[in-house]
Amino acid sequence: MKLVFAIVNDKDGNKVMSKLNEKGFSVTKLCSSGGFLRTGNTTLMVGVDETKLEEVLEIIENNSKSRKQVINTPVASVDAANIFMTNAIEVNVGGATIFVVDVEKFKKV
Ligand code: 2BA
Repeated sequence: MKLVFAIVNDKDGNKVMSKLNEKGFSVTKLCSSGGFLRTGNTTLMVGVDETKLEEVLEIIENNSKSRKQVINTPVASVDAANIFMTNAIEVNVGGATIFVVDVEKFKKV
């Protein structure tokens, strides 16, 4: 068995989860945030038999869009006038960042 962690944009989270559920995969949704942008994203956990792994990855890939996001980073401040200057940086975020790990034991009690 494998455990898939998929970090997707908040805007795609529900759609990816619905598509996985439609195909019979169980999903756990975690609210997470990225360390770089410090904004919310969605982490989906999917426990899946190895034979179905590719199907899960395909569903995630087909339903996660890549987006451009702009962040403003402070570059200087003029204290007396209380003016802050910022620099806009554009980054590409997603579609999805995916980790697949081996599951040693899976049990429901
Ligand atoms: P964030 O850390 O908020 O990163 C958002 C986007 O900012 C990244 O998109 C990437 O394009 C850019 N970025 C991240 N760190 C950067 C840096 N040090 N310098 C310049 N640009 C940087 P994605 O690569 O698509 O990642 C989306 C989210 O997936 C990340 O949000 C983070 O929550 C997660 N993620 C990505 N790689 C990861 C990893 N190796 N381990 C854990 N989480 C990861």
